[in-house]
Amino acid sequence: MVATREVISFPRSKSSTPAPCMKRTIRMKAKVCLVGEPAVGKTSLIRRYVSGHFDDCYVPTLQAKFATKRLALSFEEQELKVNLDLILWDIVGDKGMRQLLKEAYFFGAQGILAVCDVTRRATLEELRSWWKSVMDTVGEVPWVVAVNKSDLRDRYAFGEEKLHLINDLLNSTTHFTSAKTGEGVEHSFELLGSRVVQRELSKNRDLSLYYAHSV
Ligand SMILES: Nc1nc2c(ncn2[C@@H]2O[C@H](COP(=O)(O)OP(=O)(O)OP(=O)(O)O)[C@@H](O)[C@H]2O)c(=O)[nH]1
Ligand SMILES: [Mg+2]
Repeated sequence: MVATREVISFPRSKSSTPAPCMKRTIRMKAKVCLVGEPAVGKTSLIRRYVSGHFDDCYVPTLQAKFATKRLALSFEEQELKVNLDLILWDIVGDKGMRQLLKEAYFFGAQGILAVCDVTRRATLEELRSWWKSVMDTVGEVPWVVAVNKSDLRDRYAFGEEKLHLINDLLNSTTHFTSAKTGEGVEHSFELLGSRVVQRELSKNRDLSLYYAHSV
């Protein structure tokens, strides 16, 4: 199976230097929730992205936690650099808890990283019900789907056609990730972050509302 890959030209990693034409830097914050069934790897993806580690042990998340990470994104067309503070909410995978706490979890969410486990088909199908919970609470926000555990190559339980169906439904893009090896992890968070920023900018073009300065 070949992962769906996108060439994204606007987000750049932290280490990249701003283009000479870059005029303004703004700072933004965004709440992003990770959703998905138990044991798909939500906590592991956050751990990999924020601290670069992986742990084989499974410790179910029993209450929502959050972590933060700053992303530097460049939007060349708008001659804009955005320092984005991502607030990553790690959510309990258990369904009962989701029903009970969905308003609290999703309130104010600006983007969703939906996670499924490539070795368990049901975890992909269940994303529809996560989508409904999010829609009921915050409406339409950018989604990226992480098909996690891509390192377990001999245990893949579904193929590309399934991913197209879910992308159509969620209006999302799908990326293979491995919290274990790091494959696709940074890319997925960066892509989601850049979509969140694009959406915020399209809603509110008055950049003076954000902290801004010349560079
Ligand atoms: N091989 C492999 N194992 C992974 C990967 N990501 C997570 N795991 C393992 O899968 C198990 C579950 O990972 P978690 O990150 O705790 O899953 P979760 O989605 O946070 O689970 P809940 O908190 O119960 O909702 C752990 O044993 C992880 O080590 C991956 O990319 N590859
Ligand atoms: Mg967890």
